[in-house]
Amino acid sequence: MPLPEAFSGATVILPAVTETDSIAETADILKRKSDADIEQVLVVVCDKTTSETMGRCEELRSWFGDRVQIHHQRLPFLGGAMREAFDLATASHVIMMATDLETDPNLVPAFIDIAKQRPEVVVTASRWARGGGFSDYGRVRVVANWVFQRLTSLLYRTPLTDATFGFRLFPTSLVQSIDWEGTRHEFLLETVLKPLRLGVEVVEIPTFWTPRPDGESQNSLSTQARYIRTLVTNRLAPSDSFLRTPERNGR
Ligand SMILES: Nc1nc2c(ncn2[C@@H]2O[C@H](COP(=O)(O)OP(=O)(O)O)[C@@H](O)[C@H]2O)c(=O)[nH]1
Ligand SMILES: [Mg+2]
Repeated sequence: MPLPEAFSGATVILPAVTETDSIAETADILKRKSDADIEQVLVVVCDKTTSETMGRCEELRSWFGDRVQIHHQRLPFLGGAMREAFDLATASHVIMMATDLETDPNLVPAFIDIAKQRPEVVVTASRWARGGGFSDYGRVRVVANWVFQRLTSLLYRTPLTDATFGFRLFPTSLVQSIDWEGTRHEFLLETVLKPLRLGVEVVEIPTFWTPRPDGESQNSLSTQARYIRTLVTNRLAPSDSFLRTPERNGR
């Protein structure tokens, strides 16, 4: 599995469906804090993306000029969006995040600092690490989340504390070597499980989660039920089946 020897730039993946002002605020923070390290801004939209959101995505060019690429996904859902973005990434590293401000753009410099020192690792944000947390997540959801994190830790024998949060930095060559499967939000979980099973080091940084200020979530309880299957199948499959081959080059 090829891993980069240096960080030379980041592709930031920004999926958008109903977000508005939070897209502009995300861009503003990224521009102010990480401009020099951002090589490509890969916006992913779908048939459900509203025209207002589409307009806000177009406006990203006023911050990042022709570094912005707007991709209309063909595969469905969030997993589909991310998988297509992974294949379009051109920088040495990719940052998977959201446009609803639930993945705090202020943390991007911390991800990149680690990538500069350790270009071969995956960096992931954790709401459960010391210094992180949740506000207004709902007591039942927090407990269910904790139980799921503990189960993941046990099954994968990892001290990592947050496997389900979709705020991560990866070597681009790593995500482009993997034969991804999930199409919905369970894909976020898959993006840490497969690298772990492949023996890639994953480093955590703490983050504090606050709910989105605008737009609405595309996640649902029925989608979350898929996380269990993702957890089990990625544990049982032989890890060499996770890699793309000429015959199995994406699905
Ligand atoms: N392009 C695209 N973006 C999506 C899709 N589903 C969710 N997103 C975006 O992915 C990010 C995280 O999804 P969200 O719906 O907030 O899920 P939650 O944070 O788990 O409630 C947001 O920026 C969404 O706009 C999708 O099917 N296609
Ligand atoms: Mg969200």
